[in-house]
Amino acid sequence: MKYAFVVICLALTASASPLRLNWRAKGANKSSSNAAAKSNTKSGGNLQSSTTLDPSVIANGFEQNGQQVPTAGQVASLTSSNNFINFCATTKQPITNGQQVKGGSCNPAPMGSIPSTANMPSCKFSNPKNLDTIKANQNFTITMNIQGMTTGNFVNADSNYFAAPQQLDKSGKIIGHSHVVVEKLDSLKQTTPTDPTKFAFFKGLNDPAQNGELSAVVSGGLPAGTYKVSSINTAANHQPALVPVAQHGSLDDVVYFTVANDGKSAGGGATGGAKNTKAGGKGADKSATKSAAGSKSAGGNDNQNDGGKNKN
Ligand SMILES: [Cu+2]
Repeated sequence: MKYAFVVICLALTASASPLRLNWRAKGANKSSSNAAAKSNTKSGGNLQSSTTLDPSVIANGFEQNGQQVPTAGQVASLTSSNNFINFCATTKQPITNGQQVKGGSCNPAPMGSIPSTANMPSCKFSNPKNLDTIKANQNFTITMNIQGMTTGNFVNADSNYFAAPQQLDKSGKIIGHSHVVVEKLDSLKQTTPTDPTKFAFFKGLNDPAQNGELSAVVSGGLPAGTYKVSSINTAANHQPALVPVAQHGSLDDVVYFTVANDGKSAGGGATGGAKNTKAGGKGADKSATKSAAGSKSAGGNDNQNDGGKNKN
């Protein structure tokens, strides 16, 4: 029964998203006055089915390897005079082809539309907050404030992973969605890199942000320990968000928190303990509200945290 409900939810979301994206794409084409659109109209051809490269999109800059302006240690870029359209033929990898290929693959989709610096996404976790302590094995809600991205847009992660370029909405923001991932640490002072194949909780945040806030219920909570929670802000096809300049603030957030059986921070003192309890209380309240409100529209959310099987 639960399973059937999840399937319906997924089907509804899956059918709604492409419509929204198409609507946006149509709007973009109408207002577009670039040469590609014009040549398409003239020739009567379809730029999305033609197997030849339209001259209007050739990036001549790709012919330079960048060493005209040498910098110590700088390596030469790979070059191409055809936008690398056949790049994957030069690697000995399978084509990604919309799949999540665990052994590696080569993806031929272009990177796509890049927003302006005014539209670079950024986010900050609001629960748990950095260095919070929460109670073990008890439902809690991860909440994250996000700006600069049109959230809630995700494509089928099994058939369309990395399968289309990043797209922008009419306001110039990346059409995408976010994810949260919780990883267990040895301690808050761990210095060894974590293993990206292992995580304690993962969830695609597929609903649009409500008042700038995304959320995910961690059903059953987490066992006692120390953890890192990170965001993964992506375009609709699940590729990491791309922005126009190399030097920018982080597009993602990371906070570290402790899960304790008594929900109190060790050695935090009376004040710290009291504060944390208060914060935990707030989180618990939110969690209750969210899971009650969210169970209608997103009953499948919790199921997407399947301990590592989620491909999103
Ligand atoms: Cu995703």
